[in-house]
Amino acid sequence: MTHFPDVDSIPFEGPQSGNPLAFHHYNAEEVVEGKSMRDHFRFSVVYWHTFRGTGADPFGAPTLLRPWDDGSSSVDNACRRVEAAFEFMEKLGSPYFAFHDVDIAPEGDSLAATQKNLDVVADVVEREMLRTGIRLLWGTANLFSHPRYMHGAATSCNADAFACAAAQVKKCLEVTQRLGGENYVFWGGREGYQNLWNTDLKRELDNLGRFFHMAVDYAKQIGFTGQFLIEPKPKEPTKHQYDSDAAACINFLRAYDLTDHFKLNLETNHATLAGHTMMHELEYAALQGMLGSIDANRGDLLLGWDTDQFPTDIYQTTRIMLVLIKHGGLGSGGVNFDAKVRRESIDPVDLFHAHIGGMDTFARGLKIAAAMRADGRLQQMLDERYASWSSGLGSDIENGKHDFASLESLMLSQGDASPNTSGRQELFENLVNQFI
Ligand code: XUL
Ligand code: CO
Repeated sequence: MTHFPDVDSIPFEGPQSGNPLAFHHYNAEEVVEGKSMRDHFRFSVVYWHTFRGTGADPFGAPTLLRPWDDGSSSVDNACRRVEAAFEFMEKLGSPYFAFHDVDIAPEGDSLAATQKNLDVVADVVEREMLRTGIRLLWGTANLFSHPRYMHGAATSCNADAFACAAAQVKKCLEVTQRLGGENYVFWGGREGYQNLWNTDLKRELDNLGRFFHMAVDYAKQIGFTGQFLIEPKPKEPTKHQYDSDAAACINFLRAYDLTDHFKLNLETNHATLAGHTMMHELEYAALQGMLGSIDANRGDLLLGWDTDQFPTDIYQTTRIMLVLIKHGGLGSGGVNFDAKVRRESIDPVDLFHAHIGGMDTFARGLKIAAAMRADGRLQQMLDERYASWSSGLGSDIENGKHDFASLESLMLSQGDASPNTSGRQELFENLVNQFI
């Protein structure tokens, strides 16, 4: 039984190929900067958008009607969906996938029934993983869709909601471990507030810290060794999200003594919603040793919400790959396509076009980043801009040989700072364009 009868395995055919169902730049085996493309990216398909996205929006009904999905919440339907998903991922050549608990299995009438459904569907997932060799990048529990989490999950005013969330994460950790998940993600969907008048900020943050410690303790108890990740995102769905950006997350993790157990999963569209570039978020996390994984997508600069479009911007992927190579890659993380086809892109083949485009855009970014590094001029110009710190006074300051008094006496005898040199921003930008 095939769910994509019109599509074969996607081959690499090179930049000259006119075949839209082929890779033009992503060649899994090709070695760049000492590593195969497969290992650089560790591409991952998300179950939620790609196999649960319906195209419904606040103004209209579902448009993405899939032939393998009868729209019911039966376990049979869920199992058939798993088969379609693995056929898709196998044909695409994606080495990883990621899921929320509620994406793969329907919720039952009780917690026990929900857990049972998850076990049944996880059996099929496990079988398909063994059959195809596709691995689990990360699992996560959806602690934001159900009405019981309307006030938050770990940060709810309702202690029962906290308890439900704990039970859900416990089970999802077990399933993630069983499926060999290499990471476990927390995106704090409803962890934030709409209004400070009705919010006990300290209590909510303390409870969030407590919740993460319980997760760390339980992982130790069951021997789950995957990396915990927090995914920053500002102002959606709540007005203020506690995990609003990389800096806020790292500060929270440090305040609650969690930095040894967590890193960050950074998402491009979340960075732009926070008023940052993805490059900023990546650099900021990496310089603190907190870069774990990325959710690859893009927003729309004219829209102020999370459009989760597939990445097609070569500047963006070039910058991402420059940072990743500089910091030694993603470790156990990957490039996870947290992206959805548009509501009007209604054919199953559009799922292929979207992912092929994203993978090719990343492959081009990698090749361009590698060429920039081999050329060396960008790095050289950067080094020159900071030359005053590489010898003499700057190097003495960095080596702890000065204090305020010694610097004052130096400047009293010198009279003033030496003249500044040009920042050459335009030249930097021109140089980048020579490679794009
Ligand atoms: C929400 C988002 C999530 C997380 C997983 O904006 O990005 O899908 O990636 O919960
Ligand atoms: Co995401």
